[in-house]
Amino acid sequence: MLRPSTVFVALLTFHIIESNATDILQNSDRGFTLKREESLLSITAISNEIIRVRLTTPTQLNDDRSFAVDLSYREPVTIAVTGDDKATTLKTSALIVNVQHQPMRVEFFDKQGRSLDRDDNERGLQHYKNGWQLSKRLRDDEQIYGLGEKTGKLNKRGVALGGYHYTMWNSDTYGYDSSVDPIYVSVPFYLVLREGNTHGIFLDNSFRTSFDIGKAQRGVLTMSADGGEVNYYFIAGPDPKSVIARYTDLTGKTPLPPRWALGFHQSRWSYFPESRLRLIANTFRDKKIPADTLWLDIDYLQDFTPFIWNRDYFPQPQNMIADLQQQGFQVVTIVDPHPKNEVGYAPYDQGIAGDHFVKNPDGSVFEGPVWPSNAKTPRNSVFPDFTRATTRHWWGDLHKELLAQGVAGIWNDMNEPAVWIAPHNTMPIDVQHQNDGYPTTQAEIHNVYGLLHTRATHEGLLRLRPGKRPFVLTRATYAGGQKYAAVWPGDNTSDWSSLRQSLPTLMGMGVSGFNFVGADIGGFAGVPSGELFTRWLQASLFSPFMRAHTQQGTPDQEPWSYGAAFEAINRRTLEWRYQLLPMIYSEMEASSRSGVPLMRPLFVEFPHDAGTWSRDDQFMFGGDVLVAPVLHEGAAQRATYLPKGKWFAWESSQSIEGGREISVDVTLASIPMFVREGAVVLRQPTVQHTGEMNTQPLTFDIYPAASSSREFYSDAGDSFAYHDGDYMRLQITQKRQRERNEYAITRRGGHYQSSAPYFEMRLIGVHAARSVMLDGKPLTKLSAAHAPAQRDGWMIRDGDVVVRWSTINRDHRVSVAH
Ligand code: MIG
Repeated sequence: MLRPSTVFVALLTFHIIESNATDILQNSDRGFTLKREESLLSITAISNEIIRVRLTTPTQLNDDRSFAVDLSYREPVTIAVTGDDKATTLKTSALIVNVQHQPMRVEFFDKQGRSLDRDDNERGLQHYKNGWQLSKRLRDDEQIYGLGEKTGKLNKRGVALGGYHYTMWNSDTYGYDSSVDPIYVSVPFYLVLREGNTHGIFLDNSFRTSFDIGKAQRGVLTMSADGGEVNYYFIAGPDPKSVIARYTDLTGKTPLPPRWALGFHQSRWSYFPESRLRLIANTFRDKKIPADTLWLDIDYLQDFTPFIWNRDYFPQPQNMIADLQQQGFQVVTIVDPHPKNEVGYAPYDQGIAGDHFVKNPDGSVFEGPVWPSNAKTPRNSVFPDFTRATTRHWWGDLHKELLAQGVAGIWNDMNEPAVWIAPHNTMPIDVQHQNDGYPTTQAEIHNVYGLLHTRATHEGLLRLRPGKRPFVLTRATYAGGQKYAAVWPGDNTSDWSSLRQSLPTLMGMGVSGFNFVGADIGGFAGVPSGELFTRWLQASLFSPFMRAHTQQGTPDQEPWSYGAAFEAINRRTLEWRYQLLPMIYSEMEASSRSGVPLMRPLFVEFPHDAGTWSRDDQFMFGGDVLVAPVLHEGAAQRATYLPKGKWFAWESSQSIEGGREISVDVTLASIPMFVREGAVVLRQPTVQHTGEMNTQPLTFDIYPAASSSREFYSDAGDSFAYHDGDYMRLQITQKRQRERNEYAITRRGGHYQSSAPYFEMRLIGVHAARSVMLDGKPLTKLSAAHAPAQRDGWMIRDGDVVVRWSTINRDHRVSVAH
């Protein structure tokens, strides 16, 4: 991603400054390096808005590696470096970085000279045995977000500036609640919001790190690491979307997944034997409850042995999967990173021959108990050393047979890694990883083990099935892991507080670069009531990854498992998911380019509205839909904050002025949702699975505004043909004028020819029209009754004007005289 034209304006007012403690060692076209005692401090402009701060030693200087960042990533910059013996300053077109030499303190300013971030004067940077801690000023009016997959509040200031202390150490935490930390994923990245302006800090260090957000000491944010370098990136905004976009420029974006992966997923631990799985599939279709994917957990395996089917339960996987595909289902299978230690088992034999396994300090292969140790003939497991490129390649290729059998995606579990060794439930800290020429221990690799596992899986799927977009789900990962896999936050609990927790956890992941996320619907540990399951499904209507899952031995946890009344509501929720899939898919595509999450906290859209800063029981889907799912048992009302502006209630289209909290009356069927003025909501008729989508008509619900413009993306669904332009990007605009409203639908990119029979615009709030013109020619008025047969014309439907045309692959202008 090296971009050529680096603009370099160096104002070198000095060469080498001799002072007793600090030397300017060198200037580059991107920054400077200071030497102080045995350390080197490098300040590097990756772009005008991203500054890297790295403290290293001369011997380590060229040993610059990252598991998250492509270190060749650079944008053009315009910089100037100035300094004297007290301080050195770097200016870019967006930022000013000032380094005070003695004691060494770093401060960032915006270009107006307002201080954004600075080291705590008193504490600054402190080293201790193998580790360090860096303290930064934390102002009372700074809100803190992010840090990836975390429990607790969205706003990490907690309640009344109480603050949190979070640790990064991937951990298997069965049945966790809101007080448990760490859980499965480590993303040492946070956002700071102050007076509506945002910046971010990404500490790229995979050792155990921690973030104390004003908890130990009010007014101080301290990050610390048990090893590795002080190596962080300051990322300017000022709006939250720019910070997230830049953070994901650094660490990568989630690639566009196959469209089926955005449908509904039904899982449990475990569906077996084959007849049970087929019964589940048939029940979805018989009951006309839409779904795309069925999941096979560890009981599909012989003795929990990765890649080996249990042929008693699943005698002919290939035939079974082919039949399920006929019914419109995909099958995802679990693949854990713990091959069995057993001579004669190919992955073990090949792994020994190829030196693919993690080692003990004495050079022997490390082995430990995890699932295969629970088999009838118990065996320890060995663990691939995913830090080696050749091992990742080997492991990826092991999926060949599963894919040939028709498996559509892979579920990577247990990759914290979870190993049943007390007391930490993971590998010992001193196990050895070869790390492609930079041998190191579990202390550095633990937090990236899951990321490297999913990288092996993702790249394997790409190689083995080059025409299809891979789908991988993982439990553990690290910053940047969004490039390889969707993430679910593990073994949550079937209770109301876990449902409530899922929102801030998922939103926190979203602002930390992970946009393809979703929690186990209904909860994993324990048994949900019908009401809880129904509410959880509703709360997941816009969850990017939408999967019901539960632990072994619990009662049935499918949409129909709680009686007819719940079943009807659950069916309707899933019908809405599928009606809205064209929009959900389009938002996913936008997010795959921007990195801004689809499911986003209110502050991302409304950073200047203080009412949004700590609101974490509701969220925005994309930029236009506010979702306030019911999260309390027996609720009759739902308090909902509407940010400033004009909103429309989802079902009634009634308009409401925002900037206040409202109380919405709710029933068991309610999912309170509000649409922003000027929005366009894209829908299709109900389908039973995504395989039925390409021939559906599309309806653009246009919410009124003086003028507005929105874009939508669509393609055929699962291949990479969109890389070659086989997609459709449409722009929809509206403009209100004195005598008429003007609308336009315009192709903005791609040459995909949609096979939809017709498109419609539904003009919300436009109840009558004197005439409707399509490209300057009058359109026939249809009666709603005969409308379905008539492809071109306009009508009044449910009180609103609807305009319909069948020449869908052409641009059109619509004019409505009122
Ligand atoms: O030791 O594969 O979080 O989703 O069902 C438990 C069995 C292993 C943990 C996962 C869960 C999965 C379960 N796994």
